Amino acid sequence: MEQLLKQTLQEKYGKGIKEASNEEIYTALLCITKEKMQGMKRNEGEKKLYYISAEFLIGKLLSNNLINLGLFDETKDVLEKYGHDITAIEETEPEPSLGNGGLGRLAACFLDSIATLGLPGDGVGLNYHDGLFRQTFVDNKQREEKNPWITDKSWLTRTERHFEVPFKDFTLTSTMYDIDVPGYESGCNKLHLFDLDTVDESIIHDGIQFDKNDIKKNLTLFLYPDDSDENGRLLRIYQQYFMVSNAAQLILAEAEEKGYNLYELYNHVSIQINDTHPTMVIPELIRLLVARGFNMDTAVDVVRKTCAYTNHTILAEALEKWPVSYLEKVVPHLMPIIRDLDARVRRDFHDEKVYIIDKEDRVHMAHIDIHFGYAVNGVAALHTEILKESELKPFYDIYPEKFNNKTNGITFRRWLVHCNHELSDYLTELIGPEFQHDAANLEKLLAYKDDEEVLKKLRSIKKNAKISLKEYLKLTQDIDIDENSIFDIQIKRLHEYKRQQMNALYAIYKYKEIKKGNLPKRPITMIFGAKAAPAYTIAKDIIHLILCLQKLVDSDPEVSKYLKIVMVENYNVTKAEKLIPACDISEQISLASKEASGTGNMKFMLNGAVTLGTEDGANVEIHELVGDDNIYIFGAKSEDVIKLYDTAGYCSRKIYEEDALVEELVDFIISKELIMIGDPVNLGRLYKEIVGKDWFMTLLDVKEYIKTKEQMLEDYEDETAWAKKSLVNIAKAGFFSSDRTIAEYNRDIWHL
Ligand code: DL6
Repeated sequence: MEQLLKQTLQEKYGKGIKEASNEEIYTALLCITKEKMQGMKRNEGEKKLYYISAEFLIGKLLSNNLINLGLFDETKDVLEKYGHDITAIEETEPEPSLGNGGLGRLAACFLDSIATLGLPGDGVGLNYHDGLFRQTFVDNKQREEKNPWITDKSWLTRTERHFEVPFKDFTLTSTMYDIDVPGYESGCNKLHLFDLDTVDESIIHDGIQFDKNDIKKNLTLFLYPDDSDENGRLLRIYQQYFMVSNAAQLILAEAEEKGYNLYELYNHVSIQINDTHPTMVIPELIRLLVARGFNMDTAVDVVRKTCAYTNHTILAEALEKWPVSYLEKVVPHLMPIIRDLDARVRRDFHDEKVYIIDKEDRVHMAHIDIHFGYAVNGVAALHTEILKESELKPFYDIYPEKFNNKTNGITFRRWLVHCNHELSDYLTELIGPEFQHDAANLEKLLAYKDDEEVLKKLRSIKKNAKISLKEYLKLTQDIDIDENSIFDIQIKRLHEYKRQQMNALYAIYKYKEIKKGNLPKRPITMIFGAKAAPAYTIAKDIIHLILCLQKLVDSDPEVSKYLKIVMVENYNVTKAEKLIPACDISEQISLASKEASGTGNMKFMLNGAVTLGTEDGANVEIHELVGDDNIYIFGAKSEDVIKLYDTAGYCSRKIYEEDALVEELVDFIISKELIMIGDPVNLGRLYKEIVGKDWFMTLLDVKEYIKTKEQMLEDYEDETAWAKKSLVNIAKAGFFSSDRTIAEYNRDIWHL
């Protein structure tokens, strides 16, 4: 590496390693890594997977790629020798934020594991020029700015693949860009991102506003345009069809180039439909096969044996239903096929709940996936049960054999080796390097559960991570935190079901307790990181509340000695990598039944945080693995929550009126202390929402939540016992490696 780096810097900039700037070193490493990956062996086989997803939240790639190529340690040492720090060099890499949250980050972890397991499998998506908006805080409110990531120094390689994509009024020519996905000590796959040459970034104005009608200029401009109006929704259909038409054409072109018989496409190709965004690949493939001479029955049969669908949510608003009129406006040539598919369903089943087109003339995308795919999976055990027993029950009754669970996972290369070198190195020293190939080996750590030295070392690693985070927050937001305080962290998209508002009510509780003189034994640092969808008013109000609380506490010397509230600006993958290793308490407090899985919970656990959570999503499996002593569970159970929804039996106002503490905490949202800092419109609206509606039942669980958190804070004081909990969490995290998840997808669904 030393020679290569010297040579590249000399050729590019006429400089040696010592003199080169961080940007120059980053560019040189990018070139070297790209070239190495181009020379890697491609994962090959008789059958290939295409993972189609509207989101791939890949994050920065330099370190991850160096780790997977086995070059990270050497590169770090060379840089240190010449007085450079690899972390500072990484800072110059722009983050591709090509996803909203869990679903997109999962897709990125999966690509890493598919390549690592040596499976032939490429990702297919869109090359958004601007990722998820960059969040800034102005007047204690979220502001959205554009977030471009593509520069001449990016990981993208333009290819010679172009396809013609037909829309109602015009046809567009695509260009395929590739990003190499190297496996860890394995072969390489690709992420194919489709784009248009005519996209024009100059049409963005006032933050993230742009002309939504000008499709040729805006098609791949933004990840998920705002769909609060009709033009936004139509643009989303343009994007989805552009993605899947390119995917379908690529799949058929590659199959034809390899000389495969398309009548046996399913022997050579598996297509994973990641949520409903890529659903139109089903009618599109049928259309393309019919154009190649297939009759309709055969085309349907071949496609049905090729496509599989993953469901990531039971929230009704996320299960897409497109009005027929929208599809007629954008892709009228797909409608005869969709109508044909609907007619087949109506012929075979007499239950309108499973029809594709409903009475209101809306196309249920998930219904297409379930009828015309061969597998349907949920993403955690509880989630899959809920799909089978309630949300998708009529489908499960028809096709029990299609339903299966694949509990999510995370790649340990990024979420341990890269983000927490010190812990990863120590684990290697203690239990050997095997866990990097087979994460189940982490269980060997249990042998050290009562070893004082090991527990002490784990505590010191945590402390160092807290100090690094402290330095980072000082540098990036000029915020001071105390590494000796307990770090309580909730980082995830802002959504009412994830209940950041409940955590904010805890902050109010603590503030009031301190004011009353009930001082905590140790200061607490409550850290939040979250972006709210630009059109999601209440979510933005919750951010406003947290920022106001942050200000209130900071300006009160009596309280600020014991409590610190921090809202991290522009929370993204890069920031997650800094926050997760430093965490003591991992907040996973969604309303039971609503979080399909969660993956942050797994990342925190792997880095030794202890979960404070409801019995929801993958928390249930974490609980089973670590046992009652090593997790803090509270709140209503999913079956009770489902019953409350079914019977309309929840009334937040009743709890508010009958419980003095709840009333006191909620009232504080509109107290004079907060109104002096914040905006009465936002705070008043949030107050009303919680008292009058509270759709995600914050008030149902808030008291038990407070009690459980208080217990945790007390237990933290027994440092040895806490370190033991932390150790057990790390040791039991092996199950959540995405290598395990992908091996299961392959065993049960793809058969590559
Ligand atoms: O499966 C990945 C991830 C889960 O861990 C989260 O629990 C779930 O909320 C998320 N789902 C989505 C779906 N959004 N839409 N549409 O992001 O998937």
